[in-house]
Amino acid sequence: MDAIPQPGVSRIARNADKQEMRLRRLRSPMARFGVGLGLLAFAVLTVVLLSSCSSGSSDRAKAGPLVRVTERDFRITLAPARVRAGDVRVLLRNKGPDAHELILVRSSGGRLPLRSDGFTINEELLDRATVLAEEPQLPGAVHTLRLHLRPGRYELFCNMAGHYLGGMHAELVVT
Ligand SMILES: [Cu+2]
Repeated sequence: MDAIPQPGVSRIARNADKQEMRLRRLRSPMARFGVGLGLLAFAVLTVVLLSSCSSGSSDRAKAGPLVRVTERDFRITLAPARVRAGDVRVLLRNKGPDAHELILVRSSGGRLPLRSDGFTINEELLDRATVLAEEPQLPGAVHTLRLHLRPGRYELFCNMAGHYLGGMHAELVVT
């Protein structure tokens, strides 16, 4: 269009000239040497960064496997549901819509004892088998817990009124 001022066009032309000069410079042996040095520096930096990353992942390995525990009305899902004994990290997430607690007990395989109300687990009877008793978490809450687990079967459940019978329980196997 006529509205484009002439100086703008010549600036574009000058930029094209500069690029051509830059290309010519790259073709010279010294320029190629410079690019080579740059690539070498980049490669060294990449190796340094990668090695520091790998030491980070070995720290994570020491902290033990991660089990994702997701609670929602009225289900508990585990991934994975089987882990090696030792230090275990638990990423607990409440997807709501209600608040949920999380209790983890070593199980002997039988049914968990109910209170006389008929719909909550008798936690007092399970006192010695209890590994973890997390207070109710609001919907949307996410946090990480660290546990040390011996081999065996564990039952995870939410003991808020009616939630266990509603389906909020899952089994974790530690080998
Ligand atoms: Cu619950």
